[in-house]
Amino acid sequence: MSETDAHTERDGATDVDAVVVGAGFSGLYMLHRLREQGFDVRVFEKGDDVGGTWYWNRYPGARCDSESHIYCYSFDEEIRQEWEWSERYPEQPEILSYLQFVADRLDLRRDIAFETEVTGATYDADAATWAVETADGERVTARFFIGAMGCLSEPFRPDFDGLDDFEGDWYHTARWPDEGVDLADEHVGVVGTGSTGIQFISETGGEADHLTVFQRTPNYAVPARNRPLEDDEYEEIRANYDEIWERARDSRLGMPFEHDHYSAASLSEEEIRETLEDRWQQGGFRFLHAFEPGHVLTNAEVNAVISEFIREKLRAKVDDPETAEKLVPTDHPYGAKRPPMDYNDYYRTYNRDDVSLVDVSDDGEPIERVTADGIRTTAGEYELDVLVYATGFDAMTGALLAIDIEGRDGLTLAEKWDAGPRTYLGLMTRGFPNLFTITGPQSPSVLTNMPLSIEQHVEWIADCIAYMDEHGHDAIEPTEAAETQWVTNTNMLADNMLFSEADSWYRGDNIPGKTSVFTPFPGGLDMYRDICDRVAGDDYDGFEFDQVADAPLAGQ
Ligand code: FAD
Ligand code: NA7
Repeated sequence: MSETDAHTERDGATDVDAVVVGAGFSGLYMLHRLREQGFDVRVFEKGDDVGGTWYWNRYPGARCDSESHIYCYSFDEEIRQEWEWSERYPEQPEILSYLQFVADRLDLRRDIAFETEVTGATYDADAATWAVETADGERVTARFFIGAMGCLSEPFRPDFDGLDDFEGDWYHTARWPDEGVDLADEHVGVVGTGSTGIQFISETGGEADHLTVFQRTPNYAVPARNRPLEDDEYEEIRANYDEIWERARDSRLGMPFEHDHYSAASLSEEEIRETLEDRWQQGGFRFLHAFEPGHVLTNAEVNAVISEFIREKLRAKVDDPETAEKLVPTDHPYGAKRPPMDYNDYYRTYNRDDVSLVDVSDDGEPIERVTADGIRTTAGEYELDVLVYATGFDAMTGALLAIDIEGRDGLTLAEKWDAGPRTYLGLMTRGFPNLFTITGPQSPSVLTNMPLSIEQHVEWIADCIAYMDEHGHDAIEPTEAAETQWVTNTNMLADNMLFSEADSWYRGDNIPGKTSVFTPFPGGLDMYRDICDRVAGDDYDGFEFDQVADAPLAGQ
């Protein structure tokens, strides 16, 4: 008997209390939390193990830009004391091991169906339940349907003509084979110079016979300054963990770093540059914390000084002035696109004879097609044995909308969000009762250190479900007014920042045909948490509850 059959036998009304999609940071904690509250939970995961992002992204150089001691769960004292990170920034295999360790420790795997893709979910308003369908035809009913499918989990590959003709091998970084790819002696081409491309290029430059980088937009990569974590340093982190988490929770980005000055507006350019120089040496997201990060992204003059400071640093690393100019971003302000980190002297990679840069922007030589032998641009053909797509994701909504979700009155989520996502708090959307989204659109998600945002969402959802049971509510959804106000507020905050000065995946601009709308909540994790707490404390202000005759008994 499968585990799902066992669930079905145990409970006549619905198969389980909650279906959760995804077994990354979000799904694992959601499962644990609801199980602790006595709920019967079923998790479906496409991959054959836990890990999410860190299961799929196995490309050379894959690493997390959040510092390791805060890129983990804070909720379990034993786990956080027991696990020890080896470096300041964790590599993909180490994060994957961490999530496997958590799954083992909390005995999570027994409620996860691996290699099972959720393809559809339909709401039954009479019973206030969801019927969830998987690719292999399984159908499971549940009171709650919880999306933990990740906001950077649906890979995007541009549809270049001719890929079928290509006689070499091609890979997307987010689906890199576990056994690795031998790049030695090969002519390798990589499309994309976002965070992933930059990690991949600096890790593999010198490994291949020749590496050709096809760059559409240059980026501001700040040195990460990675290093092993010394024992005494780790002891200090452990000893102060409570305070570190407290500071991280109370910050805009979910990171416990102090800024030197709230605002740079009252400082001279000289003082700003001194501060930046110090932060440049500290590296990573601590550079962004030289000033209050929100301020960096609202004050165009200050941002211009910071952007120019970075440009000068980058130019100085590249021997050939023409290549340097191609690598230095001038089209967008620092931070308007996701700022990447430089782990391996990325810019100096271009000083090698076996690495070359092709500008495929509209002002350069755009890619025309893939051919049998490589890539053809408007200026010529580049011969390749291996083609690597480091072309990112259909971010924020891609994985959610890949599921055919039908809410009340036959409305599909794809229809409702055709002109951009509409949510209340990024947690729920009207017309889809009892559907919660972890790190959903219009929540802080990708603008923060995500494990902390995930914990906040999971705990809020679990508390909300407990509240519903206490009060005998079967269904919950936002009111029209609350949702409209939340969308308007999010847009207003974003409009007052510099995000509109870049085409970015924050706005869906990387996906042909997708409506361009800024999607994460940009007000900061601290402000967001306060709002969510107030809403919950106010008997879920902005939500409406329903009682339904045919609903399964609460908590069964
Ligand atoms: P995911 O880890 O994406 O897990 C979602 C899971 O859902 C996946 O395993 C997927 O297979 C599964 N799934 C999706 N759809 C379905 C379906 N229909 N049926 C069944 N299963 C499904 N965040 C940071 O805070 N700091 C960083 O420095 C950072 N670096 C990153 C670097 C990379 C290369 C990437 C891709 C992301 C990075 N992130 C970073 C964001 C990262 O995604 C989050 O930190 C976190 O891992 C998200 O966890 P999650 O569980 O919400 O989603
Ligand atoms: P990104 O940041 O979306 O980067 C994708 C890159 O691919 C970026 O340089 C794109 O250029 C480029 N791209 C995409 N489509 C094309 C086409 N058609 N032609 C040429 N170049 C193209 O994805 P990442 O994986 O690097 O990072 C995503 C996040 O996940 C980030 O937070 C990581 O930490 C994890 P563009 O800038 O759009 O001009």
